[in-house]
Amino acid sequence: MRWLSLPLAVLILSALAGQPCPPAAAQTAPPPPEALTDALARWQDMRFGMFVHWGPVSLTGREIGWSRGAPTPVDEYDRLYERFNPASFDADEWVRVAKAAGMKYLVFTTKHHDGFSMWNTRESPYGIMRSPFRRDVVRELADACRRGGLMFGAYYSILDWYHPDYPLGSPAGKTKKPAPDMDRYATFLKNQVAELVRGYGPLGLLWFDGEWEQPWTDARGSDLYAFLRRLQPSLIINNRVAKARKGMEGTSAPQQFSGDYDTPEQRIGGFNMDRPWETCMTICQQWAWKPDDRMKSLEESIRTLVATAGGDGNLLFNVGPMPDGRIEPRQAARLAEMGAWLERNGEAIYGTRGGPFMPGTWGASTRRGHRVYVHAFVWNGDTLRLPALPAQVVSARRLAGGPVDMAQDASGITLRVPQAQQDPVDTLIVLEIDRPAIAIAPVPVPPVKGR
Ligand code: H79
Repeated sequence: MRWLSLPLAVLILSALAGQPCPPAAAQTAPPPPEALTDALARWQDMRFGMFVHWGPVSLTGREIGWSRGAPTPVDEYDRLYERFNPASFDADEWVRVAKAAGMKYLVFTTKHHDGFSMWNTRESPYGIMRSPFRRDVVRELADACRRGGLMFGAYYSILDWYHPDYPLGSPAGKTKKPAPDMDRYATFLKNQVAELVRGYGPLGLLWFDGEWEQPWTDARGSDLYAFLRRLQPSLIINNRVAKARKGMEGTSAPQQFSGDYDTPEQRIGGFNMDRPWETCMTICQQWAWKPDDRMKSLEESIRTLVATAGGDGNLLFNVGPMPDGRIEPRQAARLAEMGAWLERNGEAIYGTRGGPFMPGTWGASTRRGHRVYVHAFVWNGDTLRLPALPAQVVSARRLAGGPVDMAQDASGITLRVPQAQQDPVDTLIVLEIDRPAIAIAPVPVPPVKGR
């Protein structure tokens, strides 16, 4: 029987025995390599990263990729690099800003939808080495991250409205190129990402985007994924390598081929402990720099991080540096405020998992070991009522210091903190419990009427 595959043998035997054929074996993917499982766990523990959208487009203050063709004429957009000379660019300074924010990794736009390569690529002349700046920005960033102890990741857009071989063009993929060749483009794409992985790696992750247009297929996505997996077994690859993403919600059904993690965009992802996810969100409104763009308050920024961690996700918080290469001082200042908050409260974010109380308007919770961290946003006067937990609460205290009045019975947990002592952003309470917190199934929290 050695020459028969097992499913075939079962098929033949059941046919001989007059049995109905068994259902086709479910197509199970091979288990992920240990290097990937470990990398994913380490990355999830980081919880907070910096996304950076930057390129010659920053000269215009308009949105990267999307403004090509409308409102910026294509010819004008494609020549911006001729004027791109960011004298104040300092990769170590970006890394310093990210670290001061408490961020643990950095993801940079190596090539956005506009097709401009920010590294010294052999695959195309259309890149940073043709600009007056003539410095390999990706090289400098990858090196600075390594020096500073940040994980480095590459954003890479699959669609390319500039490249003549990619079938669709600007504005927004609504035009057709005269003589496209998608096979040739796919080879170019693979060569480019291979350059990044081989020459700038090992990379922490590859953040694909622009997968939704018609020329990209699941077959091409699977091929690209397998190619990268061979190049670097530990590489984390987002779900936008494939076609299964559900819009800006960013989730993909895990039974579909969908990379390693989900990517909600400009919104906090739903509670999910079964599949890694990362919300990407801008600190202002635009991904690329825009003068006087409306910036999120410190409260909104911190609560976004907390609610994301509470849902068991990472936050990739985006800045768009200015055309001279500096991160806007007011954005750097906001990030430093987040870092100061994390300095005090990072114990309740880094290395935690979401839950067991599910996030909502009330707040969120995170957990590690025998601890549940309650992040209370909204109180009923002095009181926060939480549903029952299948665990004994041994003690309750403020993470900032001081005891908390706590009562637990079969109907739930009541926490009391006098209003004057509540933190307007996040009142953080540590519950010590009598068992590993991770074992507790998620508990929904009914909406609370607050102040
Ligand atoms: O790089 C930043 C943005 O420039 C980029 N992604 C972040 C990380 C981005 N590209 N497109 N968009 C954001 C918005 C696109 C929305 C849509 Fe769709 C594309 C609407 C319809 C097609 C996404 C894909 C939602 C449905 C399919």
